Amino acid sequence: MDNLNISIIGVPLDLGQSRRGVDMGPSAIRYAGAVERIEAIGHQVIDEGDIRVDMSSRGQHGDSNLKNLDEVIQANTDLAKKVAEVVERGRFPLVLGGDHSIAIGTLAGLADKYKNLGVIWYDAHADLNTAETSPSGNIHGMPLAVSIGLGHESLVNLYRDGQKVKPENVVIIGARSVDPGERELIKEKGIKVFTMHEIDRDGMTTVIENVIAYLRSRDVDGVHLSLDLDGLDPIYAPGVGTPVPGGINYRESHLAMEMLEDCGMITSVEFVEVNPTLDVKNKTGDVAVRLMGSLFGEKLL
Ligand code: EXY
Ligand code: MN
Ligand code: MN
Ligand code: MN
Repeated sequence: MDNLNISIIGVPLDLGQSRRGVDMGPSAIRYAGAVERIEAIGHQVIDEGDIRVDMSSRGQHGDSNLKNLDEVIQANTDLAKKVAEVVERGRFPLVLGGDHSIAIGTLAGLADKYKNLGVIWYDAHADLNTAETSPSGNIHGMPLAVSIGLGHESLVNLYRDGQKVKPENVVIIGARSVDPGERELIKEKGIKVFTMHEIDRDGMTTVIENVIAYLRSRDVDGVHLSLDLDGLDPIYAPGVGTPVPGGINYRESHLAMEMLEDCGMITSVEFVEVNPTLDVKNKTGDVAVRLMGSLFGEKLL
């Protein structure tokens, strides 16, 4: 990866789910040394600060199966604007969550620039629920559905002039907790998924080679990496709101980042779901920063 001009955008949002604390994710990642680590590789970094989130509704739920809908819409509207502005300035967006509902805003902000965007969803979950299929009403379980145009219209309308993510341009890696409605959608839309079964059977090298080959075959004009720290096994990333055992290990994740760096296709990234109140000595914030190092070109030798 050539030296980049990277803009960090923090999104202290925890209203897309029900466990408080993930709003401190951006700080935890900063305290784990994100800026210093990335600058040490040779990139130029501007920390653009945080999107302002209306915390007044904290703990209140909307009456629909979409908790804190208005606040999630507002935060993602502001995030989309900020991401689009950063991309407009020719800079590389590095978005720090906050729960995974922020991917709605990140992807909306990228939609103006990329007409055939690829999306790599590194996650224990598919995040493909709608209000009708969600078992929880937590919007952090819905962002990928929204990005392909499914879900509450006020969220889908964030994707101006209908520039949504194409389902055939999405690859999910690490899935091991997928709800019935999400399974149906994956089949119906033909969304590519490498579950933990494929990773265990074929190995991370083969999986990432297949991901890269697949996205190249889709002729994408950019690739967004949406990395949910709960994609890793909770042994390595305990500080997440919805941990699922049997996940991707630390070295597999490093290798995945090193291979993605090497392929030169990644044009934006977000690290989400770091919740320091559930963590052990900021271990998960630290893992996020180490993976950033690999993604941005740190070499072991
Ligand atoms: N599928 C479950 C739900 O929709 O409530 C759990 C979602 C967890 C979402 C985290 C961000 O990946
Ligand atoms: Mn997620
Ligand atoms: Mn997840
Ligand atoms: Mn989560």
